This record gives sequence, C-alpha cells and structure tokens, in this order.
Amino acid sequence: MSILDSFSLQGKVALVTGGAYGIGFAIAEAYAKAGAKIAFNCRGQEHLEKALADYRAKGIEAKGYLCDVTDEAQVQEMVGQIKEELGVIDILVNNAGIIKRIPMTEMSAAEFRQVVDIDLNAPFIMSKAVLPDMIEKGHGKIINICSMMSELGRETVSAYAAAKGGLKMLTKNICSEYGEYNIQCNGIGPGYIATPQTAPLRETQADGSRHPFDQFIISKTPAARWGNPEDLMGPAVFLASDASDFVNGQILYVDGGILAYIGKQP
Ligand code: NAP
Ligand code: GCO
Repeated sequence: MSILDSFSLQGKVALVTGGAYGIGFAIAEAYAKAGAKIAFNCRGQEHLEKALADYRAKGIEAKGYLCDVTDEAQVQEMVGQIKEELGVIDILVNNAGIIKRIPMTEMSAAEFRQVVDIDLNAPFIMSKAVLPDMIEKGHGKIINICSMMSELGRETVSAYAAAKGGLKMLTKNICSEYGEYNIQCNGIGPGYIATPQTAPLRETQADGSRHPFDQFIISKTPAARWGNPEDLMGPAVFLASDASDFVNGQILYVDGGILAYIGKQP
C-alpha cells in the first residue's frame, strides 16, 4: 500500500458549509479530487445555483443545500437529507463565516452577536448535528476554519476575533470530548486569502495604488503574497484523511509565515 493511499478520501461523504465559493469551494473541490462525495450549503439561491454550475464545470457532481447554519432546525433537516442522498457525513468542514469590520465603539450588540452566531455558535450547531452518526460509525473528521484572528487582534474586528478565538477552543474541546470515538477535530487557520471576504482590503485605490492594507499584508508575509484558496487544498485533505488519524485538537496555520514574522522593515 502506498503512503499516498492514506490521503485518499475515496467513498467518504464530506459536507463543507459555505462551500458556494471562496475557501469552502476550494476545499470541497480538493475533497472531490481525493475521492469524496461532496455536499455544501449556503443561504443564497443564486449562490447555490452558480456554485452547482461551477462544480459541474470541474466535473464534480456536488449536492447543494440552502441552509442557514445558525438555524438548528434547518441544520438538522439538511444533515438528514444528506444522510438519505449521500450517506452518513464522515467529514464536516465548518467553513461558513462572515466578518464585520467596525470599530468596537461603533458596533451594535446585534452586529457583534450576528458575527459570533455564524462564526462560533453555528460550528457548535453543525458539529452537534453530525457527531452522533460519527460516534455510531466509529470515526469522523471535523475541521473548523479558524483564522489568524484566533491568535491575534486588530482594529475593527472585535467580534470576528472573539468568535475565531472561541472556535479554536471549541476545536480543542471537541477533540477532548470525542477523541475516544476515533473522531478528530482540528482547525485550519488561513492567513490572508484572496476571496470575496477580503476583497475590500485589496481594492485598487483611486490613484491606481494598492490598498494600504494590501501593502501591509505583503510586508508582513514572508511569502510576500496573499494566499489563494488553492493554498488550503493540501492541508484540508490531510486533516480529512486517515493520514491525520493521530492529529487532534490542533490548529494548522496556513498563512505564508505571517504568524512567525515580525514584518519587513519599511
Ligand atoms: P466568503 O468568500 O465570504 O464565503 C463565505 C461563505 O459562507 C459563502 O458561501 C456564504 O454564502 C457562506 N455563509 C455565510 N454565512 C452563512 C450562513 N449563516 N449559513 C450558511 N452559509 C453562510 O468567505 P471566505 O473568505 O471564503 O472564508 C471562508 C471561511 O474562512 C470563513 O469562516 C472565514 O472567516 C475564514 N477565513 C477567511 C480568510 C480569508 O482571508 N479569506 C482567512 C482566515 C479565515 P451565502 O452568503 O450565500 O450564505
Ligand atoms: C481582516 C481579514 C482577516 C482574514 C482572516 C485572517 O479583516 O483582518 O478579513 O480577518 O479574513 O481571518 O486570518
């Protein structure tokens, strides 16, 4: 048996929340290429239909579901539908997430709650929905998409950092509580990745110059570039595969080295 066989996802059922585009789409594409059957969800009908076409264009027959991950009834129904249509979920990626960039003194409590609801409460709801079948099946993989903001703060992202910091600890707690059932729960901490979520930070300025934040990230990244969703494919396959069966409660940072680097002298 080749060591590469331990990275295969052949015959597995993977659910990637928020897999309509961005990081989730790339992870689901990688899983399909590794042999998994793909389910994804999002809230927007248009996003869903475009995503199904995008997956088909890559030769992937994904199953898409309209489901707001903060709604426990919708989540339970979606998990039940996936079980009927594809089988028991072997791999859950809690990827769906939002950010609001608002100074804390100007952010409403409702805005703070909305970010925490999607970025932290929903991974709890999703994980709670899939764990019973994983326990019965005797194996399972839960991968939480954390963030550099699981470790660091910055201006205007208080709700997001609080949620992603909590998601790091939820990851460690699922590991602690369910590791005995051969369930591994790990996190991926992407650095700054070029997706719609970070598009506002990369907009070309009126004078044609790069966005100040864009220049800042380039100076803080040893790789001297933004990440792409494709940079996350390999790490995501590793954490979903048998190759990582003794890896549990870890956050794998895929950040081009930002967290290790003081930054280039101006
Ligand atoms: P994105 O481009 O904004 O995509 C987010 C996805 O989540 C969309 O498919 C969106 O679809 C879905 N979504 C949002 N709220 C949802 C909800 N309540 N229920 C179901 N689906 C929902 O974001 P991204 O950049 O790919 O980021 C994906 C994940 O990686 C997020 O958790 C983010 O915090 C994290 N992350 C991103 C970066 C980065 O630099 N981009 C770095 C570190 C971590 P609908 O709007 O149609 O629901
Ligand atoms: C921001 C960015 C970051 C990234 C990511 C970094 O406004 O600082 O959106 O939060 O999305 O989370 O790891």
